[in-house]
Amino acid sequence: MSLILSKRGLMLAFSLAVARLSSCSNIPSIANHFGTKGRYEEVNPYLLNDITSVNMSLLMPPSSFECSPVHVTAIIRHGTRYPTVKNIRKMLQLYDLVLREASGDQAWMEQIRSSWEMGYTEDMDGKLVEKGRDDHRHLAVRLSKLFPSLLSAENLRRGRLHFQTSSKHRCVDSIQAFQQGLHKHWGLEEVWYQHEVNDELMRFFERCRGFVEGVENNRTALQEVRKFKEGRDMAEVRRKIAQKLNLPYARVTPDMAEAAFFLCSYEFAIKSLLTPWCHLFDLQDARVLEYKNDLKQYWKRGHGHSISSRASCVLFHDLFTRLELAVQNLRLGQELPEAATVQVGHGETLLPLLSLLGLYKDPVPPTADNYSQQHGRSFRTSGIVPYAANMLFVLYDCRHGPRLQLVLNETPVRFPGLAAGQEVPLYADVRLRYRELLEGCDIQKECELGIQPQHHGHRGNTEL
Ligand SMILES: *[C@@H]1O[C@H](CO)[C@@H](O)[C@H](O)[C@H]1NC(C)=O
Ligand SMILES: *[C@@H]1O[C@H](CO)[C@@H](O)[C@H](O)[C@H]1NC(C)=O
Ligand SMILES: CC(=O)N[C@H]1CO[C@H](CO)[C@@H](O)[C@@H]1O
Repeated sequence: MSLILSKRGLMLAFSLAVARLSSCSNIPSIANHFGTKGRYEEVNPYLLNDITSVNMSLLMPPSSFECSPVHVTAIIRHGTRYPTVKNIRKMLQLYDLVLREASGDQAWMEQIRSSWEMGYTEDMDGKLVEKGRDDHRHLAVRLSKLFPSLLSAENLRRGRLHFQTSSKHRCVDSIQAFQQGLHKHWGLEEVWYQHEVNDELMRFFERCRGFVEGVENNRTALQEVRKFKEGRDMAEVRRKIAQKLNLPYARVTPDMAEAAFFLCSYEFAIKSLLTPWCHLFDLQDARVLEYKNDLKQYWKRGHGHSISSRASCVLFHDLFTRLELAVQNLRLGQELPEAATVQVGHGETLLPLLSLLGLYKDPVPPTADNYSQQHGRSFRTSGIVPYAANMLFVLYDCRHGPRLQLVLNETPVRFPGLAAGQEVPLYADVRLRYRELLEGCDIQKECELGIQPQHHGHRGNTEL
């Protein structure tokens, strides 16, 4: 009797957990491992209590420097989005498989069978969702609170804020939401929205031949990912899923396991719902799937191949050309032309630039067979590039010369190679640190380097 009662208790607890998550207490621990499909709130959980709260003390250089911010460049990933067609198809296949062949009488299985609906259709293909608009509206408010003299109504009116975006829908919609947030924050009635589409800057990765041919379309470049997917750690995750669904192990392919994890993470990011699919994973499984995602980003967009990060040279130079000009203006006592530059792109835009700057580079690269030694790695996409991830380069005018601060996802980050205590280094020291990149890193040379002309009969690109 008592057993039945406790079972009921469990069922009740479960249906509560399915309800909309309004407070932190319901958030499952696996939510910290959704990688590039994770919510920004997992990185800064205090936002769950107040989505527009900021920590001013994080951003201020020591008062003895006598600084005031004069420019900020914000490079931001688009907000929460729908899955792309490729993943929607995989998720559909999994749903079909489970409906047709899985069995089991757990409450969550019953939910998948009877009440859960596959709400994703191919036309949603990567589009920004309402939560994604909110991500940017709220980020705009927080940045306005952090830099009231830069992201100000007056600067908006005077055209001292510059907005650039990738041409993708989800980015254009994000930058508009950002401007809505600004308007709302300053109570502006008139509409001053404007943006420039610039794929050369925000989608440099698809224009860099060396990257496209050497990494993106090159099967060996990503072999660690493939090996890990087929390997022992994933096999254990698949075995556990097969057991829970009462399916033969062979039916739960690595893609299927991944699709189930996507279903769980998308529903969580988009609707803040914990779906029955999440019951297929415990923390250990989530860590394995997170590693798979990190491996892919590392070898495709990170330190794995230097061309991946050097493809962002164009964005690097865009940034430093602007900073250089700003510093010149400061020296001459002139007003800076741009108080803030807001650039919206992709995870694929941010990761290469972060890597180029030397961030999150662990001594041992992550590979297919060293998962067990990688628990302490710094290259963890869940914390680096969730939806609406952002890099801020804050230029300060200070008593003894201009200083530059790097802020990632609203946390100060030291430029690698600069000493501890150099959280807000002199701009001159940053220049020195990146001298090699400033003097080289020519996008034309980098992207054509090492690419041999294609000979007849070579297996090459199938595009015509
Ligand atoms: C704000 O940042 C400071 C400095 O890092 C930290 O000590 C403090 O706990 C933070 N406050 C909140 C509310 O997170
Ligand atoms: C493909 O990647 C491998 C491994 O990184 C590399 O050795 C090879 O040169 C690449 N092939 C091309 C065509 O770039
Ligand atoms: C590529 C690489 O560094 N792999 C390492 C993974 O971990 C093992 C065990 O420490 C090393 O031997 C490998 O070199």
